[in-house]
Amino acid sequence: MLHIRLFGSKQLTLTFNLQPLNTEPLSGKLTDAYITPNQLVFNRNHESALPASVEQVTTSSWGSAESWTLTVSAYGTDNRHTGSLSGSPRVLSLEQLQRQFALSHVVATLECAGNRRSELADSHPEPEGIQWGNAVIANVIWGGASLRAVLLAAGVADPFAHHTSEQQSALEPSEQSSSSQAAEWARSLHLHLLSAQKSKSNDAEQAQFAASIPLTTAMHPNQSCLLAYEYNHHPLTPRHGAPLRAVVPGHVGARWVKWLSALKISSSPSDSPPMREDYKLLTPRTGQEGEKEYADKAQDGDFRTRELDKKQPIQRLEASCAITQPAHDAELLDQADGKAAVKGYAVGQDGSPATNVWVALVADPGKDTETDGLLRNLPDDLHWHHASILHQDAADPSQTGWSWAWTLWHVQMPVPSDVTSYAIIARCSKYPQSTP
Ligand SMILES: Nc1nc2c(c(=O)[nH]1)N[C@H]1C(S)=C(S)[C@@H](COP(=O)(O)O)O[C@H]1N2
Ligand SMILES: [Mo]
Repeated sequence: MLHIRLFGSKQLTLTFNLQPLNTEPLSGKLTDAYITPNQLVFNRNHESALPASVEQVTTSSWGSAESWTLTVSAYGTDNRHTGSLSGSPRVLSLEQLQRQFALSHVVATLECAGNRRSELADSHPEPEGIQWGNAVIANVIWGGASLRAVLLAAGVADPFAHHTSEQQSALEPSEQSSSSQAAEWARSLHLHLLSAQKSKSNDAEQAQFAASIPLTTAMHPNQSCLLAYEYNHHPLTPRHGAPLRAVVPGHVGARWVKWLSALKISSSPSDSPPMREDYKLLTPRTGQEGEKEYADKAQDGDFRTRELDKKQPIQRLEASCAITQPAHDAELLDQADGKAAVKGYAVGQDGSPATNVWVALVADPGKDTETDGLLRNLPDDLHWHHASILHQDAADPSQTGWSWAWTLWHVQMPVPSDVTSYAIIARCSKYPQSTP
């Protein structure tokens, strides 16, 4: 919901790791274009049994397009709903997938759940993991086969069949309504997305990098999940998951499984390391103990496992916005006319873009102010400026009426001439009528 930027303390860091390949573009560059050019799309690779070296993710050593297959199966489900999939899995070649299913497009924001992790260290002990800035995000035109269509063709019953097609196009693609508006039988089922990439786990059950999403999400008529083989109208490259990757709009990047080789319907969610361990913020319950002591204790062992198991895997992105200009630590605003250009992106939620963004300037916040402290003590007379939305998804409103794209925003902020240091705060909402 909120992004705050303080000046005077930290350098903007550009992350670049070769093994595994993890890269982040400069955030100022990122918001120059509404559709992120392919070469500015970040790279995020988990450690694998085979570390994903640049070489591997460039040549896709997990398989070539010619020999690629996607296996669709069901495990422990009722064959009234999943057809013969539990007895005899369907196997589709990439060529079949491309020939038998129409090429569908969706403009959707791919965001790593670790985006902006480094900002947490302003007010807390440094969180585990790569210290990402605010640019592990990309707004891309994805192209591929509709996941809903592929599952229906494989013999899975339509959980939304009891709605007319007119009613279907009005169904809200949120987690809650996806479930409550689906047929009862579908509500307890999950779709596992399995990669051909080996995971780091020794457990044979968890041999592949995997994730799961509710079946009602995967098959929702307005969720636009894809089995993608194109990005920005170019063939997907191996490093972004070719021959095939999952596109799960509105969900954290970790569920967008790359080198996707199998889909499995099951009555339980995936217990893979990316679901069980990753992107969970371990923090003490307030007032319980110091953050530092807790963080030390949660390093490893049974305590860590127990604390991780208490948290549900993160699935959906929440509405949020980030400032990309001025950069962190910028010396001076360009204030020729007493105004400064402030810009950034905003991510919506559940198919509703964040179209309301406000920006405020806190003058002379004090030298040692950290984010949480500043937010707790916001001046009463703070003036919020409504930002202009520069770009918003104009794609397919006729098709679904829902958008999974980011918005870019911009505001000319008046800066009082006597201000020597400042903090800028941005906040956003997906509700058209809301106020800061
Ligand atoms: N097989 C596989 N799929 C994966 C990952 C991975 O390490 N291996 N990383 C996930 C995470 S955490 C993110 S944020 C996105 C990043 O996609 P990109 O590298 O195309 O930017 O891919 C997801 N899919
Ligand atoms: Mo991620």
